[in-house]
Amino acid sequence: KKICVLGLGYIGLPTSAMFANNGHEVIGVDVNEAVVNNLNAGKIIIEEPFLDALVYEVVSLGKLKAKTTPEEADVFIIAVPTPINEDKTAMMDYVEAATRSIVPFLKKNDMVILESTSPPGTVEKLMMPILEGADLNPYEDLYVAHSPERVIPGKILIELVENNRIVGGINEISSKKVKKLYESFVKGEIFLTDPTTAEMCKLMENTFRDVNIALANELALICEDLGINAWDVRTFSNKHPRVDIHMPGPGVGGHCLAVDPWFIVEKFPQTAKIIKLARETNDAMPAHVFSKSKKILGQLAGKKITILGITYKPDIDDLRESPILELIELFEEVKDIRLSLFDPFVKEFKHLEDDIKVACTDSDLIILGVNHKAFEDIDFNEIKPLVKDGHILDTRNFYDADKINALGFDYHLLGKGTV
Ligand code: SAJ
Repeated sequence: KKICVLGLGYIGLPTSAMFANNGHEVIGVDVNEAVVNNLNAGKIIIEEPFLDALVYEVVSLGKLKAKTTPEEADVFIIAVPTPINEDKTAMMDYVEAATRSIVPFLKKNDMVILESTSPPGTVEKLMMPILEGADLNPYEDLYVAHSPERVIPGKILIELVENNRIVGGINEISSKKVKKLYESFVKGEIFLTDPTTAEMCKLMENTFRDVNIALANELALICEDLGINAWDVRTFSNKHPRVDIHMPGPGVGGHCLAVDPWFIVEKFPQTAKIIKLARETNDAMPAHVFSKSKKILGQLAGKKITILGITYKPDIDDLRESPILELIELFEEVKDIRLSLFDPFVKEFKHLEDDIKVACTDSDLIILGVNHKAFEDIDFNEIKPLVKDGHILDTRNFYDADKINALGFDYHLLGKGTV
């Protein structure tokens, strides 16, 4: 089939490459000319394992081409961003614009698929009325569905194939047709439902994780006050066959967990109480790490703070919604503070050093922000003579307290009541 994918970002690009690699002709559309020009040269500007090689291959073979405007096709897939506005409402302008842009090209029996994570009712209430503007009856002449992406950055190409998928069609025939299309490369099971159920599934998956992390973070705060270790509580409680306490941390980042729950809160502000509170609990964690740092040092003015790891999670270069950026901003507000950051995955950022020793020299407090695997190899023996009093705050339970303290450091753990 000829497939037109709108949006060549973290989801649209790998999805385009997969379809192109599995027997389809794909036209990728993006409003960003740099993305389009790079893609046509076989290059990508996002980091994702194995994606560069796959894209290079399908572009070289002429199976994937990029443009800035859509054209006639058999299938239209919308994979544009759905960010949140300042007031925590969903910004649906891109979905709306993408839907409008395909209307002139629609013909009988075309498929229209929304992949972007969207508030409940988007297909039925936002997209269908726009599609009615085409010269046909969208309920009878088109196959329309929501099929949310569920892949995790860092493992996108694997998860696109292996994950189960949901297809919520406006009618049974739409669901079946769209399922058949994804079977071009999906090996997981594909479940059929209606669009609003599919929209809610996607939102609830990320909300489930966000709420559970909030619970873990609340436990961390309680344990700090109790003078016990939340990580021990977690380990022992999780020995129960039906308990799975998530991990506390400095907050929740990424473009999904920190965003999607708000799409439910927006529609149901009175009912979605737990969901909203969880968001607020997680959003308050950087401030907690900040105040714990203050307690460790007594005062922050005039001190040097070193943060190891600033991405939103380990072993990726993605800074979107990273709670560590919020923490950095809090420190920046302190008078006469010196900040030094080290992150092997990030090439450019303010206060960033490319040598960990430089970052730690003269430091009053080292904060572990993200548990990159590479940080396992840090030689703290070498770091010790460089720092001042040797305070360390581990926000991820990554290091062994006894080993670190044996080197003369003063180790603190988020979720453990030592200060
Ligand atoms: N985090 C914790 N404690 C935990 C687990 C995670 O603090 O126990 C934090 C991480 O440090 C990170 C944030 O949560 O800052 C989010 O990371 P993540 O690994 O949970 O998820 P994402 O945002 O990279 O990807 C999620 C995935 N959703 C689920 O696992 C339910 C992925 O499958 C989705 O496709 C993706 O969102 C998306 O695009 O919606």
